[in-house]
Formats: sequence, structure tokens, C-alpha cells
Amino acid sequence: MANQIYVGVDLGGTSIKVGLCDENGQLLHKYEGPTLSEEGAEAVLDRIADYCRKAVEEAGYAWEQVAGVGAGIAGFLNIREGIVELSANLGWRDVPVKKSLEEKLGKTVKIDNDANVAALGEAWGGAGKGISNLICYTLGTGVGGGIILNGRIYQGFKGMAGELGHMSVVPDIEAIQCSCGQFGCLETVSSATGIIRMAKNAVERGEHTSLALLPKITAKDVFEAASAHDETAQRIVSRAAYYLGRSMAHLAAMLNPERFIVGGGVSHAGELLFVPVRETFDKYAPAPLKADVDIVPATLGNDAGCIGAAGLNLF
Ligand code: BMX
Ligand code: ZN
Repeated sequence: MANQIYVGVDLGGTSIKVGLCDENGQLLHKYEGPTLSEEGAEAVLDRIADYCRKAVEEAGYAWEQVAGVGAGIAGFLNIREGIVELSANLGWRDVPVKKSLEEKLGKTVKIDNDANVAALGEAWGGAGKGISNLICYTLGTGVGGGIILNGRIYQGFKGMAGELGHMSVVPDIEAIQCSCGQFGCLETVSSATGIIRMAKNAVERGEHTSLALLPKITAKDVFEAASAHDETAQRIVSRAAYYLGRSMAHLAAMLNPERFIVGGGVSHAGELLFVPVRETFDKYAPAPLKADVDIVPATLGNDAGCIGAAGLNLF
């Protein structure tokens, strides 16, 4: 049994996942429970503390063996101050998460953005193992991102670096408003939400597509229709893939990462997504910057968040 353990919390809009890891990023135990964010920040923070203690107890460790706690949270976080400045899905504004959890748990607590910790998790024990410079995207409700430079999360001025979903890539003439308030963000076209919106719009415009027959459209439906040669669905998938690949070409020029990792629900589309992403990347990235660079799926799935959050106290 590991002597010291690291606790990682993945705080989502619907559930809180707690993972216990050893110092090698091996996941030892998991615990999950509802977030119930409608009860307010204080109740959610109490619940996180409660789940952490339960996870440790359930796995048979003593609380004294916990070397540190980390939490990954979707939203714009001020890491320096340990504050969640804005998290739309939790309905939080200026919540001092680090201070509050440290008081409740009596341990050092580090917080970071959900996609930043997923990137760290993949770098530690997933698709980026052994790679020091990588960029990870999570394609889910939103488009999250994390940049690992020299083996560590690149945090930027306040800790908000890596918001890859909010790179403005769609030209004005086609741009729509993003949840962040700006226009043309990658998230508006390459997230599950964006893909569903494009599909609904096509149906409303009266396009001839099998998607029109569905009572409710999911991103998975759009990928399935595309692989069954539905032209509307194929156009939507190429658009989502094009802007993703093009954003990677920008990042390659800027940061010269060795690998791009793509996770989140939408990445399960597999080669249907990865082939056009790689083609676009190849088209726009200068030759020396794309040589030996690959674009691969994430491997840790839903565990990336809590593994990476546990790693916040190690890297
Ligand atoms: C949004 C933004 C990011 C987050 C990303 C992925 C909020 C609440 N979230 O761009 O901080 O990393 O979504 O989040 O502002 P997910 O909900 O898709 O996992
Ligand atoms: Zn945005």
C-alpha cells in the first residue's frame, strides 16, 4: 500500500469525482457523488470535503497519509489567489475555493481549470506519458484546453492560460456569440454543444438530412449520420474538425508542442474526427513545426480530471 496518497477532485456541474493516487499517478480508488450546485457554493464545498474524507476512509487509508489535495474546476480561475472568478455551469462568481477547502480539510489544496488538470493527468499517466511539451483539448459541453510546457501546466498571468476553446477562429461573417461573450470562438463549432447547434440549424433550414427524423439530436448522432454519408452531417463534422486542426496549426507555430491530445465525449468519434483534423493541421502548419508532431486521442477518459488534480501537488 502506498505510504502517501494524493487526492484529486474533479468538480463538474452534475457530479463530483474524487480519485486517490500514489506518487506515480496510479489511480488507487474512486468515489463519486452528486454536485447539487443549486444549493450554493458553501454546500458544494462542504460536499467536496465530505467526499474526500469518505474516499480516503473507504480505501482504508488514514487521513494523515494524504499529502495534498487538488481540484479541477471548469471556468476562469485565478490560480494565484485560489479563486474561481467565473464558472457559468456552477453559477459561481469569485468563490475562494482554495482557502475554504484548506480550512475544511486541514491540508494544502491546489486548484486549477478542469481541462488544465485533464492535460496534466494525460501527461502524467495517459496519452502524453513521457512527453514534456504537449497540448490537450477536451471536447465536451465546451472546448477546454491545457498546455503542458516542460512537464508543468502553463498558467499564464493569473492562471487562465490554455482556454483553447476561446481562441477566436471563425471569420466574422460566420461567427456566432460564445458563452464567454465573444464571437467566433472555437467552442462555438468544435464542442458537442456547437455540433448540436449546427445540426439543429440545418434541420430548421429544411436541409435534406437524416438528422431531421430524430426527436433530439446528440453530437454522436451527427457523427453516426456522417459515417452513413449524410451530407449535412459530413459538412458539420468537417467544420468542427477544420477549426480544431487550424487552431492546432496556430499553437504549433506559437509553442512547438510535440503532441496534441484530444479528449472529451466528442473525441470518441475517432478517426472520423481525427483524419480531417490531421489533414487541416498538415495543410496550415509550416513543415518544420509539424515534423514528428502527432495528434492522438486521450487515453484516461473520465479519470483524467481526478488523476491530474491529484498531480497538482506533485508538479
Ligand atoms: C468552457 C469553460 C472552460 C472549460 C471548458 C470545458 C466555463 C464554465 N467553462 O470553455 O473553463 O475548461 O468549457 O468545460 O466557463 P466542459 O464543461 O466542456 O468540461
Ligand atoms: Zn468563447
